[in-house]
Amino acid sequence: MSMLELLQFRHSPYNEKVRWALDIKRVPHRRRSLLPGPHMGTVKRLTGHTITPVLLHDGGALDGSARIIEWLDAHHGAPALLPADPAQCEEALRIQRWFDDDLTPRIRRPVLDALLQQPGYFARIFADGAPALKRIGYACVVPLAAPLVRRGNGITGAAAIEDGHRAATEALDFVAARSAATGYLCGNAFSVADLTAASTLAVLIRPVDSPMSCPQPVARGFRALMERYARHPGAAWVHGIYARHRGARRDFDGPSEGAA
Ligand SMILES: N[C@@H](CCC(=O)N[C@@H](CS)C(=O)NCC(=O)O)C(=O)O
Repeated sequence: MSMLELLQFRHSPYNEKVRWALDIKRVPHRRRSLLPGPHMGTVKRLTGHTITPVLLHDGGALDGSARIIEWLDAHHGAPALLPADPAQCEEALRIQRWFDDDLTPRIRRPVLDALLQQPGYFARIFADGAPALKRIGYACVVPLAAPLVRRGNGITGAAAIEDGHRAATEALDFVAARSAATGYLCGNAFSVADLTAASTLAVLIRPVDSPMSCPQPVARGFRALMERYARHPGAAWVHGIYARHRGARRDFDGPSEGAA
């Protein structure tokens, strides 16, 4: 069996979710970081769509983070991300679906909007780790790609941004309340529910010493967005889950032994 390959965006909730699943299971794989915009040709050739993450395996190319995680759980066992108990598994999948289909697309709108207002920083955050020339070239392309990124993500105006803030508060309230009893969102163990919620909220909370921490110094407009949620009790849950379960301090390109 040839080595798995993950095609990813550096800064993205769905990509972080799948990276985390690969890391926590210590699945050997290669990573290729793509840049939003120029990624389209590459990804479309492989899947027929343009969404990332994409996992390449012997049998083909998989997209859709939930499908990828289901495949990983079936092919690369422990630790299982889907709870063994059927009722808990259904509940964890329900939480995943709620984030994937509703909360996450709304939350990423104010995040991308703040980043697009600082094209240099947008380029840094997505091209982090790429050679300097590629980063500089990409910074020049970002203003041209911005309308496409806005359209593709439903950033249609002030109402869409406000709605994103409502979704962020809803998600943070939910994780704070749901984790109060056991520290976890579903039952008393880490599952795909925690993985999904924390990966989404990491785009706002940016846990330090994690693959979602920001390149420093953080651009001003983006820092203001992060500060808006920093003291929410849900933010403490995100930091705690990252500290206990993320198991990687940075992203990498190349073959991996799993967690850093
Ligand atoms: N439902 C998909 C959503 C994936 C998604 O929206 N990916 C975004 C990055 S956060 C993307 O690749 N957008 C670029 C595009 O659609 O061309 C999943 O769970 O993987």
